[in-house]
Amino acid sequence: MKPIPVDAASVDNDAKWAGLTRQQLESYWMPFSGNRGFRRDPRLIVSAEGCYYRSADGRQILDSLSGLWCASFGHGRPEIAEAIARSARELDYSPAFQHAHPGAVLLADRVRQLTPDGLDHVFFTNSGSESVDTALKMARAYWRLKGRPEKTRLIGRVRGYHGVNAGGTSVGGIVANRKHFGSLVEADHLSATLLPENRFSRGVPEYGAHLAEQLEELVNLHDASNIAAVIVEPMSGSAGVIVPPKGYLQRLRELCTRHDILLIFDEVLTGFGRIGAPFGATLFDVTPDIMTLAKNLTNGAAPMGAVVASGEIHDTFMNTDGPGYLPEFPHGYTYSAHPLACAAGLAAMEIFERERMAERAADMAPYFEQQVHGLKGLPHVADIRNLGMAAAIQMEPYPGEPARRPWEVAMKCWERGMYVRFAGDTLQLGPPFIIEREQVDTMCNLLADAITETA
Ligand code: PXG
Repeated sequence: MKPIPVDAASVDNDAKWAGLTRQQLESYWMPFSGNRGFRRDPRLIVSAEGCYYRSADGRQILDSLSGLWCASFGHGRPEIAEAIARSARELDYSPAFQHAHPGAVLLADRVRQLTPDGLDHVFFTNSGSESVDTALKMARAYWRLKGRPEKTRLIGRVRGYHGVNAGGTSVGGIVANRKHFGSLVEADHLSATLLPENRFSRGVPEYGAHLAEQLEELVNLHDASNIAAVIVEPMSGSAGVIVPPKGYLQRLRELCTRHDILLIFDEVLTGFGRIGAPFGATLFDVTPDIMTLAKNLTNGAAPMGAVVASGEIHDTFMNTDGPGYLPEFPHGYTYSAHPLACAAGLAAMEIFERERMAERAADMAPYFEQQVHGLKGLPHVADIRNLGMAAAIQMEPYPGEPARRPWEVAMKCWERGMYVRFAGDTLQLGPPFIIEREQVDTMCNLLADAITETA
């Protein structure tokens, strides 16, 4: 271990540093973070329960984003903690390749039952990003097995977020996440469904289904014989809760079916109740060929993702010639179906069903919508969008600095006892589904004050 020089120790005795030194903080290179700003003024979280975090300086902090949209059934669920602890004692690790443990099989079967009919086979990963890249590879391999190896092109959408791996970055459409990395995987993009006509609309906007027709243009450009799959989020979360216009996803489904293109729904964020239904596929009544999942699967307590494939796709892999000991899909991770994650997943899915989490989200959604839209008219609020228990407040940018205003508001909220996510020009809300009305009020009041004070 490298010694820490004396002069680097105890930079600040303030409790919010939790006894850590600046040198120690500098050892930690944080993901998707302003590391330099953070190291000057850290926001350290030490515990969590229900809808609250506790900061290192002992303050209760309202969690308005369920962590990062992933602890939606409330923090600190004892059933999940016990399941993880039990598994750590009984089966800490089991090889994921050519062997299995019962927890993996049981969780796969549970996820199959929960997801829409026709999505019947579950492949585990460790994150949303891995789920996306797995789904893209699955789609390409599927077409090869079908004898159509030229079907390789992947189509995403502008402002889409599909994680940070090579495939997901490429089909993704958030420029700030793409521009640093050069060419990765070739991909085309449909337009975003964020239309000025729909500003401040509540829930699903009426206008914009015609944007799905752009898939026809891409088919005319490339020919469907070269296109493997279209991937979209049923509702874009990261780009600031962009809700698909009425009829848009249905039309995409029709076009994909007509042209023999696979439709992938990236439900990493929408899966398991976030939009007031178990899945986007359920809410919009559109069944994709492949669905990606991650957040909420373990209620955030262990890293895990999943790809759920149709019977047709799965059977195409299984019905190939070749000895049964050879992998049909040469893909997977050391930690796929990790026993601790499966234990957490089984306990979380038990909570999801027993406590009717999707219904709970749907029940609170109208109140949440009403309160969040109450922020309309505050200074610099340019748009408010929502669906289920997800909402975004888009702020007018400072000239050349679109991300600054949301950051200023979020920092004020943190000082006042609320964690709120800021990204790009939006603030995002996705509280745990167990949130009560008074807590929704607190959340919106804190935001209103912070927005007004930073104006
Ligand atoms: N697909 C979608 C639709 C996502 O929302 C990912 C893939 C990647 O998942 P992992 O587990 O690799 O991070 C995501 C993740 C935000 C926010 O503030 C959103 C995500 C992650 C962190 C923050 O909106 N989405």
